[in-house]
Amino acid sequence: MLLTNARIATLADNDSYGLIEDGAIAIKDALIAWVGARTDVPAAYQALETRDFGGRLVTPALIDCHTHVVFGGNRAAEFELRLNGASYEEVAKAGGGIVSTVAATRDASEEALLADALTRVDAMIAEGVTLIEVKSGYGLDLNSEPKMLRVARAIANARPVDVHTSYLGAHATPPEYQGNPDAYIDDVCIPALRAAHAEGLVDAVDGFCEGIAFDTAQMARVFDVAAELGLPVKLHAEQLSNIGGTRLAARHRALSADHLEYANEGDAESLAASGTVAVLLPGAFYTLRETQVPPIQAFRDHHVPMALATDCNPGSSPMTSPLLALNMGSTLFRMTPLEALLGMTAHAARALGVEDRGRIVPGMRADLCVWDIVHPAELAYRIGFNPLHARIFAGKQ
Ligand code: DI6
Ligand code: FE
Repeated sequence: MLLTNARIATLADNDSYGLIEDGAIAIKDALIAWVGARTDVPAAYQALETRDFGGRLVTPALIDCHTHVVFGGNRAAEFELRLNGASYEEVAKAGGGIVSTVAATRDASEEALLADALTRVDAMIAEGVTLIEVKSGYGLDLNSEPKMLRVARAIANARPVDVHTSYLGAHATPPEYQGNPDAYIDDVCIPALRAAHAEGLVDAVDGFCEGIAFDTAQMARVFDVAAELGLPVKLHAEQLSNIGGTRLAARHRALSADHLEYANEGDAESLAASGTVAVLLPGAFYTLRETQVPPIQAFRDHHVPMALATDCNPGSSPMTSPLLALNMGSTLFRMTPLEALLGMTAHAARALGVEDRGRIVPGMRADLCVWDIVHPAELAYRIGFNPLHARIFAGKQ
């Protein structure tokens, strides 16, 4: 296929959109074979079936590199209770909070979880996503953690989208281990990781390193098992407080450290040294009405690549819009529109350890979005507007 009459934001490097006016892209075997000005298309590609994009803007397809799209139930009732003035205790008594999602996820069949997740995935696909990371972490027992990851894998069979899985057994201590997180790590989290890995369900290992979740020593034990299994790691770090998760992630050469509102300059330095991506999640910042902004300037100063994601989850970020994440990254975190777009393309790919997509350069996967807009900054600028004209996944529209 030869795409012509397009304005192309190649994102070939990190310093500019790499705009090509009146450009063309040759696609062969699901890969980008050539990109450049329409007048320069090499003879070898001139015979390809041509598609005229009417001067529209083409970018790499979007990548949502941090989601919890698989879960049972939802927390709208709890949201309403809170806004009617219910206290934390009252919400907990009414069965709210993360334990309610764990209960609903354990109760649900794989078919029901998949059907529910697809409603969210479809919203993301409709805004140009071709690769989604999906975490476990609402099962928290030996059967339900692998079950969640099986559902995550099934998404990629049900829809034209790629899925990367992260094992998040260290998300919360389930009710039956309340007050004994170490026993949970030993008896459930690590054995379930080994079982899920043996079933081929795990692409990376994640954890929630936080005062209300797991400390660095507990996470280090999980990461040691990940290393033994040859799995890369990532970590929810410094979301609500600074307890050293970012440095732990850097010590383990993590693909990414995520959230990072409470990270500091030294944390940015350690991420730079380990080549770890900072994944920023403005949907959770917004939902929790957080006021501490992640140290964007320190990440810039130390050349830490920044990614952006929805963090789609029923508690702290019930958001299925990657375009809104772009807008929030710019409006709430002051990322430039170019940084935001890199954050949902090239840098999101890197946060997943994927090197074959996220930029429009020869040899990369032909995962592209065609937008009804003139300038790429419009993607971050607009609110609640979806200008997607076409989505190309592995060379197919
Ligand atoms: N960080 C969060 O904000 C969510 N999980 C996490 O690791 C909260 C998850 C939930 O409330 O369901
Ligand atoms: Fe998360």
